[in-house]
Amino acid sequence: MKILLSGFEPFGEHTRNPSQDLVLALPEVIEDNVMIKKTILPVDHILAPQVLLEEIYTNQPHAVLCFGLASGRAVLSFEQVAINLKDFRIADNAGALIKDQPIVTGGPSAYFSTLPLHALLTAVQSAGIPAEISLTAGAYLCNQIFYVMMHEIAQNNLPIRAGFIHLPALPEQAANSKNALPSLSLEVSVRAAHIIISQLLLTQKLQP
Ligand code: PCA
Repeated sequence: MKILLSGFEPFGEHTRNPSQDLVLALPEVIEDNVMIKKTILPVDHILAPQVLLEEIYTNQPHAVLCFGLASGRAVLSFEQVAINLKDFRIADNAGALIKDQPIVTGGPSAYFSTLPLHALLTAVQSAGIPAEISLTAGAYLCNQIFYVMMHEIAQNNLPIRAGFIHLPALPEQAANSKNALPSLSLEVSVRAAHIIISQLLLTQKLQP
């Protein structure tokens, strides 16, 4: 069993990205037989999808869990939908500010996550961790790599379950913010990731 995890580097005004911290904090092997592969993506609309697809083809994982920061969100968000739209509010780390463009010209309007979202949500909430199912991953890099990944999997019939999870800011980021920013600690998101991975293993398609 192999699971690929992705996080993002910091971007915009953020000096840290909880998704990077989370992915780097997780072990290389979970529950004895689950190999964890990791990649940290650049916040660059050209490079990020390239790096992610390269990692998927190199590692051939059974599942891909992509993580990103959604500053301002109060709870861990399982994203249900990736839309075919790039409409950046701020420039990416390479300086590109793209407005109102499709991610894949002529591609489907949207893809759904193929993770068992309701089972994951229940498992995480039962452990006392606040979470939700979200109907928008935005129109920036997180939505872009989610869409590109689901498009590649669909077009090539790859036997991979995949989805995107947004994390709130870290308490350290909230403490340095002028606004009352909601936060989730790294410790709690590490616990959530373990629960998510264990729950994924329980689902039929992922049985070794
Ligand atoms: N969050 C951004 C891009 C990188 C990240 O961690 C987003 O929500 O699109």
